Amino acid sequence: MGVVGYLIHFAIALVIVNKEVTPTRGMLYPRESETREVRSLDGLWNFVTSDEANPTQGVRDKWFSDDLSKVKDVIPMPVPASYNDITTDNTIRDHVGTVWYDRKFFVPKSWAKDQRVWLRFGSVHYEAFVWINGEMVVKHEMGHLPFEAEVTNFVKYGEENRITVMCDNALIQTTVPQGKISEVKKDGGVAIVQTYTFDFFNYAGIHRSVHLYTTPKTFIEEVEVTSDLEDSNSVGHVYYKVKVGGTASNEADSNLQIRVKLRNKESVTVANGTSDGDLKGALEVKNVKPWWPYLMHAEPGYLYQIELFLHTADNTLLDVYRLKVGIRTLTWNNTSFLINGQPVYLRGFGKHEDSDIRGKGLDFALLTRDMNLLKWIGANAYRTSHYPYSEESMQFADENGIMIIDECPSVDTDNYNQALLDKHKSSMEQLIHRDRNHPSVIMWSIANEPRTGPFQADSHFQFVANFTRALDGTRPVTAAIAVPSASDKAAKHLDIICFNRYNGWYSNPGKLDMITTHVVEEAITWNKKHNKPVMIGEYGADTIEGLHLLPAYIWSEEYQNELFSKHFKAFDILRKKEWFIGEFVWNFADFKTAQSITRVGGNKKGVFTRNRQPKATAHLLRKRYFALGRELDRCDLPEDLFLYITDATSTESRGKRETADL
Ligand code: BDP
Repeated sequence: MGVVGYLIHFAIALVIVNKEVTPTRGMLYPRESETREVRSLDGLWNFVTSDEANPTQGVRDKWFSDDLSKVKDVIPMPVPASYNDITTDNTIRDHVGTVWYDRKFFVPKSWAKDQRVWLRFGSVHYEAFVWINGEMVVKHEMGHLPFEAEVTNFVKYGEENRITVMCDNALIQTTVPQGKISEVKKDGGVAIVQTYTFDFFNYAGIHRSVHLYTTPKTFIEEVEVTSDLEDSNSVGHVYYKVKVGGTASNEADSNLQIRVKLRNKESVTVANGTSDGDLKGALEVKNVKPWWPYLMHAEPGYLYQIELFLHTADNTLLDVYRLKVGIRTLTWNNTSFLINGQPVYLRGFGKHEDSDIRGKGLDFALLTRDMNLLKWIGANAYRTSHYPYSEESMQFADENGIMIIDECPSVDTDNYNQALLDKHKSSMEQLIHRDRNHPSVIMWSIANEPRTGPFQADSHFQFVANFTRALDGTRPVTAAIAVPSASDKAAKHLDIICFNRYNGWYSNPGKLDMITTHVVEEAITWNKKHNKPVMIGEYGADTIEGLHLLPAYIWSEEYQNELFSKHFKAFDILRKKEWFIGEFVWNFADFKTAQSITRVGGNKKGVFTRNRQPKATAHLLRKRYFALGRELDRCDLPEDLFLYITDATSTESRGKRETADL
């Protein structure tokens, strides 16, 4: 960069300011109730790609004004799913830019009366533009997060309607995450090429469910729930805050009230109450069953149901919304992290939403299989690396007592600029708005492996971390950092330090004797520098299932086993220091990446294959995770944890041998 270029860059960096972020509204998970109906628009949609060299053609030519089949040959495309791996066509898999979906749907006549109709997307990656019957109803930028719009006046009741979605997967320097688009000469022309530094395939499309739902005219728009415990965890408090939406709400707010019931798992009402004039209140639960993590308690993931009834002062019931709540506390200081007053040691994974064919599309079979595997292996936590996972997976984690480090889509953050900061903060705002009521969420992760060496990273991360804390002071803020502590400028803004490090893989590959000491020393260095709790967010080795090499050699199952074992040793040395609070393997399962000479069919660091079957290391890790559960939380061990080998070590047989020897 010439001097002038440098100065401009410097000036731009200096003027990065902490701007307001427009707060998200509404977006409660669509649920049926006495006053609400929900319809799914999932299924097969029509699909076309646009010309990569002319991505805005469809908008200019108004493809949304009629059926897509009138402009191009359409192909069927499942929703929810990534579109990339559905066909056999690499131009669809690798398409850069805009693609279009449409479908028809009916809205019942009964919905026309005295209520509102909403259209909600669980997520579209990366940018979405939505039309109903040719009229634009909503647009949204950022994958992995929901968005919605009121469509009461756009749909035709008792008639057929058309929904059209344009989805753009292009990532540039001001998107979250960042990418680059370039033009590269190809046979017979020029190709538009998308590149990115992050290590997972940039799957795109309508990734999560699409719903139509109704609310009354005046309705429960937002619910915020927090909790507390006292008297040795025997009394619980649930604090709720409701926002009402709709025309009547403003002038009538003071006349509206929320009546609340809290039911336990058997549906017995354990507390009830009425809100104050600000539509908030508190409930007290005697003999409470706190929400405990898996293996920390005999009844983990205990959830109550809060029922919120919106009434007018003259007792008319307007709206009903129910959601599950867990009652628990989180506390942290310089040396520990506690849940319900008990120190927590996190043992888990970095994961991905990734599978064969459907890519990042929501899939209940996969969600359920993953949860079964997490429980089988004795993990109590995972990080939603490197973006927010589906709302359904968060509900599943609540139910099962799996603790979540909830990460926004900022990965490999670099080239700091104002637009990037604004969007990064917005991603945290949208994430917290979506996930604040989940007891499973125990920490916010504001980035994965940001380039935190440059001085601009300092203010960028200060702004994002403080913004996150201001939105939710009940959970600590972390980020997975890979820059060495001597040059990192972000960790000082965090509450808990998480570092990713690949000893024995990216550093000193094949050297199993260069792991344990390195891990111990690095963790100590982070702790000394910041005097905060420390955990490891990623360690691991690519492993081809079925490749066996003795002595252990990289890429073999033996090597993954031994590399893990060397890390376990380091973690056990570190666990003696209270401030070391957790270990996360990279990765739960193999996953697809961009094509690269270092990736054989994707990233193979999974403990499970992409098809969710165990590699040898899964059995080793299972023994460790349960042994930790036994030692730290006195959990029971599964009967099949140690397979029978011989009775030589049993007391009885030893006794017999000793007698025989005499
Ligand atoms: C880490 C990244 C993760 C990668 C992993 C790897 O956080 O996304 O997949 O490396 O290279 O640096 O396996």
